[in-house]
Amino acid sequence: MFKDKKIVFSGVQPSGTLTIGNYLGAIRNFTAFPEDHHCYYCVVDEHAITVRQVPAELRRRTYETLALYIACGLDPEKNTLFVQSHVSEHAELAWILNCYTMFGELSRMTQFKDKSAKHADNINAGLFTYPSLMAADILLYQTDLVPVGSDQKQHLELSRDIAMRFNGVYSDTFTVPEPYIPEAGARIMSLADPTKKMSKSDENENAVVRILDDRDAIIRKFKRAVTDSGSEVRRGEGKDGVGNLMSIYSAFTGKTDVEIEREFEGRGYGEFKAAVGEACADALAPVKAEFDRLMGDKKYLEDVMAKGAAEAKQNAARTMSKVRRKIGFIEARRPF
Ligand code: ATP
Ligand code: LTN
Repeated sequence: MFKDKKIVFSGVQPSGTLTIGNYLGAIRNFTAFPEDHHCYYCVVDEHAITVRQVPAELRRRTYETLALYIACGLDPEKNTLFVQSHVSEHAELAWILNCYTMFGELSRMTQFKDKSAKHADNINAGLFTYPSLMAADILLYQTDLVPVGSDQKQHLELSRDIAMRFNGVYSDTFTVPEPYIPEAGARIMSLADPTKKMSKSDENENAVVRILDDRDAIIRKFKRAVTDSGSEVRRGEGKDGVGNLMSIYSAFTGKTDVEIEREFEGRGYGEFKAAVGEACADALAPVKAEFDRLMGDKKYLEDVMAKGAAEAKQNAARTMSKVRRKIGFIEARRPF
């Protein structure tokens, strides 16, 4: 398909208040693409219901996630910002792609294994086929690049395999997307258990720093972060906690490991943790202020959603009609 711009697509689930993992691993990089790229950023509410959600909270978090996109620097005039359930082509293509995705492939997904262990009372079919909906999100827009944290690499590999399989059967239909994973911040770990990914749906508030936490909470959470019994600020075996704090500090300040080691030589963990907290709180303060302003203007957020959905739908519909034709579906004549 002829494209005059590279296409970027990514999504975040409105399944909780976003963490610095979401920020450093994903959203901050959404603003990294120059103007010769067309960027789509979606609030993936259909993915969020693979885990049980309280309706009023899902609705509020959907507004919040969109407001955070904008507060983090995404200009709705320059990017297509929208809500997944507003563009019905996502669910439609997901069904079709389900028929080109193997049971064995889905069974190997680590996110499925983790989430089904965590929600053993609700291992629904949507949780299992989550990656086909994610592939649909990406492939609908002929996406070239997908900025995500490293935990999504396996899902992205599967999206590529599905695209190549479909193209192999029916001739070139989808662009095969590439992941775009940041060097610093690709995998931020929990502050309470640094062997586990920081996750917005974690119930332990001390494990996660949220983008919208106030300064005092941020500093307190870093102070309490689990480290080890040593005192040297450097990476090493048994030092996952310190290593994680070094990654966070590096992502916020741009300093390298060697520079960080030198800065905190002989100063102990207490001072280091305080510095990480300050750097994080400083970086997030303007985001929080802008977020608060935007949440006071629902009408504006709804205008952004409506404009984004209309733009997205136009391009999604083009891919859908190509897909239907290739598969052998009869294009419905409108009006019916
Ligand atoms: P949940 O707890 O509901 O599973 P989550 O915090 O894992 O949510 P997602 O909505 O699944 O967040 O992810 C949104 C984006 O943030 C993805 O690109 C994902 O790779 C990235 N991301 C999530 N957690 C981290 C993390 N700890 N470090 C770096 N990137 C992350
Ligand atoms: N599965 C992703 C969220 C997501 C996504 C996407 C990311 C849904 N669709 C398309 C990139 C592109 C997650 O972070 N859990």
